[in-house]
Amino acid sequence: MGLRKIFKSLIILNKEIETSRGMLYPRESETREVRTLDGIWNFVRSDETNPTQGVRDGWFKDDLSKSMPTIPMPVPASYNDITTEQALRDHVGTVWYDRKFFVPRSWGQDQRVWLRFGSVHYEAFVWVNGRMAVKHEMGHLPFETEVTHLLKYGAENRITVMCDNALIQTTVPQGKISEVANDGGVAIIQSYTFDFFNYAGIHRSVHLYTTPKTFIEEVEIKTNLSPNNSVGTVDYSITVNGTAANEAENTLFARLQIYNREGVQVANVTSDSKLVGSLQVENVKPWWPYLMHSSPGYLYELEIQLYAAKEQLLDVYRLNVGIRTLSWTNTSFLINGKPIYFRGFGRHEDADVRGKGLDNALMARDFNLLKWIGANAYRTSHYPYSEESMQFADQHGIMIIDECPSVDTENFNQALLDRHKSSLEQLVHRDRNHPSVVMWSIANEPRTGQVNADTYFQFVANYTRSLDSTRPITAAIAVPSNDDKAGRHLDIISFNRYNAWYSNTGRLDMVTERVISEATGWNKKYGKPVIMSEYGADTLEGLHLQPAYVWSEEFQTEVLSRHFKAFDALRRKKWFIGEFVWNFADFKTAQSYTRVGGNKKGVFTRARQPKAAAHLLRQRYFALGREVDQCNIPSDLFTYIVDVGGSNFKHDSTDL
Ligand code: BDP
Repeated sequence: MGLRKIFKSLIILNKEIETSRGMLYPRESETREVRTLDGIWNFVRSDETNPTQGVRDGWFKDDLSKSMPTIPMPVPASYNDITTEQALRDHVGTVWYDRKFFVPRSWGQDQRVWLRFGSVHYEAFVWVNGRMAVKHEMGHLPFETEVTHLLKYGAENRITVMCDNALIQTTVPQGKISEVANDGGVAIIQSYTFDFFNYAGIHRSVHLYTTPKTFIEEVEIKTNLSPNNSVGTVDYSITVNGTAANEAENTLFARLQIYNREGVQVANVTSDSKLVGSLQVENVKPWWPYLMHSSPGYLYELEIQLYAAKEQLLDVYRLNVGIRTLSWTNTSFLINGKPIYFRGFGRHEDADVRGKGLDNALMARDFNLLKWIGANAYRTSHYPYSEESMQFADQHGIMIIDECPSVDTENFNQALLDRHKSSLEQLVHRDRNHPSVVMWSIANEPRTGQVNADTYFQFVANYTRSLDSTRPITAAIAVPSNDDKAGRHLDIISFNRYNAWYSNTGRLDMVTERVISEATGWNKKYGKPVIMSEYGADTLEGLHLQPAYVWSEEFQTEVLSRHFKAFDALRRKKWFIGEFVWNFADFKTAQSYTRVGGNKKGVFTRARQPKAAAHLLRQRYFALGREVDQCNIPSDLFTYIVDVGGSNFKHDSTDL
């Protein structure tokens, strides 16, 4: 490789990238209908050595079953663990889905129809009735397209999806594909350094929805509170799509009303044709995190009515709004003027059988466990979670550090930068109206010691800031603070470290001081608030060993406890603002000799039952809630031990 080539490959530029449009969550209203295409689809796995065969042979032109034998496949779900075949579990490359659906005659009249996917991992190609409808790259994020002109009304229609799970050095996240000799010839191998299984397929719901010809395409809101939290402000900006918007620009206007939980109207305003303005809510009930207030997650309903001239109602869209304000300094992070101390988890969207497929039962269970254990936050490690879970977090007052799908980012190059920025653009666009989102995480464990990391992360961080200046930016970093080149571009420093696990394995006496000193090192270097975003130990449920020994429940409990001691010392320094255990629940990974059926660092099992450490963590999180936020604590937090006449042996919740 000549010098020029090397030099060229090192140059990265902050280029403009394509931005997303629309993508409001599909909701029914008096002007909109929503239908789901979830259910059982037909499915075909392509030959790994011939991934584009289906495109060349036009499998989308007719029913898939006419080209290949199909099997039934549930949507939403990852396809990997549905059958008993290793070839499908570990498949690399393209798979195909199709199904038929009926479109009523009424949908063909005077309205538009949209097709929306909650997420397809990693790349999707979609045809409707044999005609290309939309392509999208990036897992875990929604995409949509208008299909009005592609549908047959009052008739049966067919949708075909090709999904490609291949990850290379310019995808987000990155991976590598290689050909390796096997017993029968050559195998295509997908490798990746990140530590979770590369589940693929149609992961979230597929919706068809209608809108009027001219409709509300986007709504962006920003909220604020008066200094004493008594008056709330909701700034709005509406974007309209449709001919009425072009032809009679000055005649469009919107009426906005805010309703409280009891359905009483508390604010209303009529906009001018710019469709930008603000509403004021007197005696506002701010959105508070769980355990920071007796009524957390307070949501108002914002109703938006779009009108054309002569009061002609065009469209109605409603969304939930939490009114809160965030602010941060070099030593603190505040919500509604009150300092936040995060007590939470890194998590995964992961479950037996369905992989990363949306599962409402699992989601509800997870939120119940989060509340049971007294957590007030989690990070969407290591990719955006479902929109349904973001809505749940809004309702339950769980704060989210919202992470884009960039994991173990390395080999910084132009194509990667463009896609990385796009992933953040799509994420911010999707999640900007959620009160639960309190921070953007632009990467997990990027190799920030490498050449170009400084420029690369300057571009990524500043781009994210240009999309949303109301939330701070972080990244979960694992390189030593001395080597790091990205932290100066962040607002809050998060670091991951596995003392007594990956370093000094088994040495419980080598945790507390090391955590204190590393956190202090980060703060000294950058002078910013610091979070420990990952710590923990793999733990095989049911394995008990005394004295504590790696993989046992006793060991996990001890590892957590040694960290708690460090966190308490750090909390006194004010700039230390949160602790996140790795992980909420056990999850599946690629096969490796360090993983027994997956990563077992869960405080809960994969079936969402507590390990021993969960009970300890619960006591800590509620004790912190009591100390920091004066929350009430559950009566079953401590187990009765003995009554020795009110002496010091008494050990129950009144001790706190
Ligand atoms: C961290 C990663 C996380 C892993 C964890 C582990 O951020 O994704 O699962 O280590 O090894 O480095 O358990």
